[in-house]
Amino acid sequence: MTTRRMLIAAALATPLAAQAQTTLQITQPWTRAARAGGQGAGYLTIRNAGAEADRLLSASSPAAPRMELHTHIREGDVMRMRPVNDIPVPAGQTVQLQPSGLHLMFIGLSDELRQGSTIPVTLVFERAGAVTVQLEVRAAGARAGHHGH
Ligand SMILES: [Cu+2]
Repeated sequence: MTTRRMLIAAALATPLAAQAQTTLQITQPWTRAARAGGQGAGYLTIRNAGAEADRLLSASSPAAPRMELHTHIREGDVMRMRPVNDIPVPAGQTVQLQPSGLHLMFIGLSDELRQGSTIPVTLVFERAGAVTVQLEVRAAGARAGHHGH
């Protein structure tokens, strides 16, 4: 009886867990080489293949004591960074975090970001929960591009 109940509980729980993992596809996570103590920006693409809207609420990483979600806004001729509370990821849509746009911000790097290494970042979504990705550290001057696929 007990075993049978556990099997039923597992059968009920599995579809929900699988859905949370598969509705968001996060690709091309990258950042730039930077010195310890400085700031860094992280970029990635989030595709929401599900039927429910989601939101990126926060990011954290062992690479920095604090991370923020930022966007760029134009003030006259100058583009300035500004923190945002969250980044909406509507159902069926793709949101790009990229240079001159939305990005993750490392505030005060604990260590050097060395080109060729990878940096773990944990993203927390309203629906999907925590998702950890590995940011590829590219050259200091790297811009958005079709690096890999
Ligand atoms: Cu920023």
